[in-house]
Amino acid sequence: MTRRRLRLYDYPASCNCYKVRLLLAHLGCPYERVPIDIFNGETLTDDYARINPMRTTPVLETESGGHLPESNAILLYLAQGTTYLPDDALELAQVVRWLIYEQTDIVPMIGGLRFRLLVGRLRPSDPDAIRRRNGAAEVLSLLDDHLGAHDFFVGGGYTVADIAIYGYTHLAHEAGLDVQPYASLRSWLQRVEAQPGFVEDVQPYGANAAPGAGRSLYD
Ligand SMILES: N[C@@H](CCC(=O)N[C@@H](CS)C(=O)NCC(=O)O)C(=O)O
Repeated sequence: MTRRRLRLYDYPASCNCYKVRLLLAHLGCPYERVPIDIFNGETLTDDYARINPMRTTPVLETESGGHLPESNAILLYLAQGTTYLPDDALELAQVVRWLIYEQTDIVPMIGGLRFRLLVGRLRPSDPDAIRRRNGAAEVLSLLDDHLGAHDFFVGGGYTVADIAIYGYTHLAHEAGLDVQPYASLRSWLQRVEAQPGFVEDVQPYGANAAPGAGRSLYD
């Protein structure tokens, strides 16, 4: 079988995409980035639907030419056999448990709030912004409590659970959230940033992310 170079279909302002770039950087793994401007209708084409019928980024094109969507599925795939994914069955399940929480709670409350405020889809006083801000306070408090007793999310070492949670949590301030009260969380952010190969390359949203300015799943 011909082995191809990994290819990442990637929107540079998305922290779901950044999570994958961060793991690839830790692994020192070469790959080709295929920029997808999600607010320029680039996920709405028939070609993109063949790569990912859910029309989201990121998507990983694997060395055998298959396409894997979902950021956390990509993290699990790339981390297999590395120190970023535990072998122990219970620790592995704990990683999956945090990956699920990241998608169900962290992304909508912190990532979703940040995106909508930054691009003008919500004002801070809107009821949906208040709902998300209250949810984000619960999330930050839960994460901080866990990190009060643990250096990393699972098993004492840095895993893809940390990478996934770092993705949107490290930009909580851009959602108008104050992380100052969460000392354990702030120490953990520093521990993540000290890991070998760490990068932070999240780009700002383009002007076409504003409501009505572009074409995307959100419009
Ligand atoms: N659960 C998915 C969520 C992916 C997602 O919502 N990606 C956004 C960017 S953060 C996207 O590509 N949206 C496509 C569009 O709006 O056209 C994952 O983790 O990969």
